[in-house]
Amino acid sequence: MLIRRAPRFTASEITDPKLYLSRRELISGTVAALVLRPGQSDGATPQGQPLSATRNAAFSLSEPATKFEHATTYNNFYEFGVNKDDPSRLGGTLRPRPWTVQVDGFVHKPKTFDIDELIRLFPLEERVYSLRCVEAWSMVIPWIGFPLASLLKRVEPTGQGKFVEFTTLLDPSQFPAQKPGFFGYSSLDWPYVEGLRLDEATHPLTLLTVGMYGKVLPNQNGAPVRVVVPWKYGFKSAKSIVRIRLVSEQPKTSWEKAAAQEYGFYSNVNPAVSHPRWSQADERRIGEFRRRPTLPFNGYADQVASLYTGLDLKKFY
Ligand SMILES: Nc1nc2c(c(=O)[nH]1)N[C@H]1C(S)=C(S)[C@@H](COP(=O)(O)O)O[C@H]1N2
Ligand SMILES: [Mo]
Repeated sequence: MLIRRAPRFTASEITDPKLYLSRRELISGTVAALVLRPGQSDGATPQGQPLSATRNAAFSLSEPATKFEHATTYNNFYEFGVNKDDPSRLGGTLRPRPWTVQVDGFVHKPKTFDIDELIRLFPLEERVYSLRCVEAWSMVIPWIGFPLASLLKRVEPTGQGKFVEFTTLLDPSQFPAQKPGFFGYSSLDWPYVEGLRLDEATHPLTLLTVGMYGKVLPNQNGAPVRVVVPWKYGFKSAKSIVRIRLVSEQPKTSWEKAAAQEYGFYSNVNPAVSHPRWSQADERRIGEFRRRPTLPFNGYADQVASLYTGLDLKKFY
């Protein structure tokens, strides 16, 4: 217990995912029983259910995707604990149906959408994006979703909103780490809150995501709906969202509250700006052993660098 209390990043983060997975295999029987209980229908995810979408080649990397098994067992989702295998081990308590997403703030037509209504409202696209974690690993994932801009347009922003705030579900009965005293560890202020500038939120790359690998989003990856902002460090991509709010002030995010010197509001992937405790110059794709150089804006500079013209990216990290 005490071991888990002290460091924010535990030994698991430097454990090779290969070892990780083999360790997991030992318990996979148990996991299957807990997480993939067939016939679990009252409020349970249609996990693994196929979800069709049209591949948007213009927004897709040509690199091969990370193995599904890795992308669903090596996760950051602190509501389930700080270890990479906690979300896949414990994710079965999250009930992604029924689920609503409240879209409000500075909009003319605030509305609370049922998740299935939301999924039917906009054409689903598949986009292969890499997601670069602040801990210097990355994955390439075929996400399924639609531009967040489409949803925001629909609720008709008034013009007073300058930022978009995302809030994750707060429910200790579904998220074990939200219970006070969970293994003595509680570094984040729940619910998880993240934010983007309005122009970032409405950028065509910003994807409201409901699936991956041709299937409904697994619980551990943020079911039933999360955002994916591929030019920013992974923690900007909030999971299991219940509220999207247009606000006039820069939102106070959970990670900034926890450690503002380490996690800035912008958090654009930037090999030239080190994290206070490690370099951001290179990264490792999960499933590969070599390190590769990290690209500015995670390789999306052509599309997004113009959003930051004149902004000192060292100061506004
Ligand atoms: N609600 C919530 N969203 C979250 C997190 C979290 O702990 N809670 N972790 C973030 C981090 S640090 C990363 S790297 C990505 C990981 O997404 P993935 O597990 O689907 O790869 O989710 C982000 N979204
Ligand atoms: Mo991350």
